[in-house]
Amino acid sequence: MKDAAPQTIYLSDYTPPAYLVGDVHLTFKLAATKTRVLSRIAFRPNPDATDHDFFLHGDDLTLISARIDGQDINPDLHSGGLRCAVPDGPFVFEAEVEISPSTNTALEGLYMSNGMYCTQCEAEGFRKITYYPDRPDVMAVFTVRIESDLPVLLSNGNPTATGKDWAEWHDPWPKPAYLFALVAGDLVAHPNTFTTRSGRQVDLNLWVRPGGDEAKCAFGMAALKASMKWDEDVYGREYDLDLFNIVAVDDFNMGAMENKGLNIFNASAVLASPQTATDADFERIEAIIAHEYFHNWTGNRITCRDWFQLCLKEGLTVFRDQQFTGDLRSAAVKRIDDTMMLRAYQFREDNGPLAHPVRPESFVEINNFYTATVYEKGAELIGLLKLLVGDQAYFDALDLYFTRHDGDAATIEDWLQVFEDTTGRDLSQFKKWYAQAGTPRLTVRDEYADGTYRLHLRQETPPTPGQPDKDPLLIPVAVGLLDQNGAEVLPTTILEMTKAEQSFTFDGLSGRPIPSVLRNFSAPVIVVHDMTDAERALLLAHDTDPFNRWDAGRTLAQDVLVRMLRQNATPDTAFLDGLAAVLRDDALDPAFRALALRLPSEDDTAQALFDAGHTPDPTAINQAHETLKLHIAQHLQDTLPRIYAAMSVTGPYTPDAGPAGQRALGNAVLGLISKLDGGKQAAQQFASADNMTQQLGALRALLQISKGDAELAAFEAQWQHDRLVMDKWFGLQVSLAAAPDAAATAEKLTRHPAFDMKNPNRFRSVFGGLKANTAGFHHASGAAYALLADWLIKLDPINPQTAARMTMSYDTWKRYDGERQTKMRAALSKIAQTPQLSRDTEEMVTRILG
Ligand code: 0A1
Ligand code: ZN
Repeated sequence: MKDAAPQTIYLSDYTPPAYLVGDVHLTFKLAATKTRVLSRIAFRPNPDATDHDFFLHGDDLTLISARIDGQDINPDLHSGGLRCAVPDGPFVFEAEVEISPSTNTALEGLYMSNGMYCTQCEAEGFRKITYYPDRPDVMAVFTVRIESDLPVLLSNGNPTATGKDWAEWHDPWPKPAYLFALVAGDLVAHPNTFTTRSGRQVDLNLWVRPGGDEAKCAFGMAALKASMKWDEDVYGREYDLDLFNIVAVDDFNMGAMENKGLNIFNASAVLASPQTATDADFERIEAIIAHEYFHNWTGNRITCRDWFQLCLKEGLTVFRDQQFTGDLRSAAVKRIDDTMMLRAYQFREDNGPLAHPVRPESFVEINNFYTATVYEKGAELIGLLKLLVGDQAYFDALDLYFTRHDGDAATIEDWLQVFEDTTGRDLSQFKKWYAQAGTPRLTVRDEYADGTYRLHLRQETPPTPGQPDKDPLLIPVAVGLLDQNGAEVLPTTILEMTKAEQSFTFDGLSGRPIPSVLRNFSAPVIVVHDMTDAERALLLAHDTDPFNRWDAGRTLAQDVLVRMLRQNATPDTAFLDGLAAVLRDDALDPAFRALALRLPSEDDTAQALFDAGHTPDPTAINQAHETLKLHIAQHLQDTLPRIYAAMSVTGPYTPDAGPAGQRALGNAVLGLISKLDGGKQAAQQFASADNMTQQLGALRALLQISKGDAELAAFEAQWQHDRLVMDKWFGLQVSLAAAPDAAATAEKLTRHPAFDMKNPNRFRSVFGGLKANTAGFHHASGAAYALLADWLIKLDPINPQTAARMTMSYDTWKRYDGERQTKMRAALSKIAQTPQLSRDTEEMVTRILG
């Protein structure tokens, strides 16, 4: 909880720091409720500063003593920091403060998790450790001494000395305070080494608490080594310390954190074994390990000048981890996965009350801006830029970025400048993507006569909060043309759209072509294009672009669902036959076929109806989805058993893309089979599964047909000792509960002895599961709205960051009917009116209510 009055911070108010820091020496005398932190910080006036106000951030600190150049001082303590008079030139500031890690449930600053001390300092957590200029443009060299009788004492950089109950660390690379980390605990290492391409040996460790997790380290370690190699091969980036440590922590607000040389991970984002983790978990872990590792260059060596520039490190690093996964696995499947995520989370954000630019212009609480827009849309903008300038120029620009800005706290302007300098291109129109919120609608019309085909494109970005008027953006539209038989007559061509409306002409055609627009999802826009079912089916069957092939099926499915809901139509055969053809095509990657079988989510359908001017009815949507699945199952009845059998993987489990794709298709098919056989096959798969992917896939198939009580109990009995697996058990029951029971199921689980609201993973599994159950969350009773509000009110004083983030469940309230709107607003208002509400949650509910 913050006691300072909420204050809005503006990008335009940026001023350079008044003082710069040379060396920082920190001593930690660890104790659960009375940790002492001694600091010695060498300050010097910043020659570029506009003022010389000496202010140090500090939150929830008890100041014991302070000195300047060895003389005791009595600083003015403010909520949020301290001020004091300082000498004209360089000086040394020293302080001793007391903090209480064991009561720090916000998981920001220094806190305890199952007996382990650990830190989380991004974005502004270091100020909860000691007084400091806690801003990313103040970079310093840290030396750290840890005193504790715990056996393992870690910090950033390299160990320099150790003795009984103490250890000293030195990080030679200047860094902002948000990259500081400390870990102390009874830990065991899973060690390895990596030799860099210049021949330096780096020691690697993955640290876990003893007692079972040791067996879950091998995959994460292999992923780390693969990431180190990939960054050398693709970006020419080598690791720059002799040691790289990763620590798994049970209580963590996010996925993981890129602290220099000492990454701290949510245990769920690093620990995996075939029995406890699904294929999707393995892929996610591999990507998060890569993401944090890649931050060493994009984030740590080059950091952000201020938090408005967050996308500078996050967009680029997400883009890099997406490339990595695409290279290691299937680029096409990865692109489809990423686009599904972008549409589900970022488009939802961009089209609702929380819409904000990739580079926001103001915030109250920066923790609320670690969003899909900053991360995922930020990554899309890197891809856009790469498409516009070409691969060679992209990597040339990156080389220039790394040489020019190494050691800097940089801005989006710096980033774009290296592209302008490399290519000579003026990127001023491109830059608007960073400042303008909202998802552009790209409307496509076409005409054909006498061998000439014209594509008319119109772009329009709807108004978003605080941005009523929008400018046209530079949109690269990748287009291909197919003839009526499905043969490609124009390979992928990039059309650069710069105006609100533009037409493009293609000559010399022998008949009216079928356009394949926005291939590989070449820009983060919504395509509005009236096509017939037959045209979409042709793309689904023949497009050479795998993304658009998949997307044609997806759009067809969405159209079918909307027609079922609006016109009581039955699912038409163009869609069902197209799907059958894809499913039966053994030349296609099973992972791709599994994606083709996946229907749009119920939330997608609600948005589609809303966009078309209708009020979505969550119950009817849920029924239409179930009906369509049944139709698909019946239509494919003869094929399903063959495919299911063909997807069984022989030999020992590996999480590689090949067998994972087979299991994905096997599970997708099992879901359909269960609609027909009452769950017989799924119960068999559950009983015989030797890996979590198949065990959970079977359980899901059973719960989806309202069966599986015995299996749920067996699963609990088998896995009650494993927190990460139990998170799945909690989440699945809520997300797949029948809509009228969803809130009651969540409520019942909060009374389970293993429910622990202080553990973000557990809290999220129950209440994230409730949000994921679209029909259940939006059930007309309003029970889920009210239950979530009550729990967020309880969570807020404990963990404001996670409470604030989960208010996003309500961000679609404007889509729904008056009664649901009233109930959602009542839930939000109840949260808003809670006394002592955190700044985090207050900002979120205020924005959502609008
Ligand atoms: N920088 C991390 C994400 C992260 C952000 C904030 C945190 O606490 C408030 C923790 C982690 C990343 O991009 O992985
Ligand atoms: Zn990141």
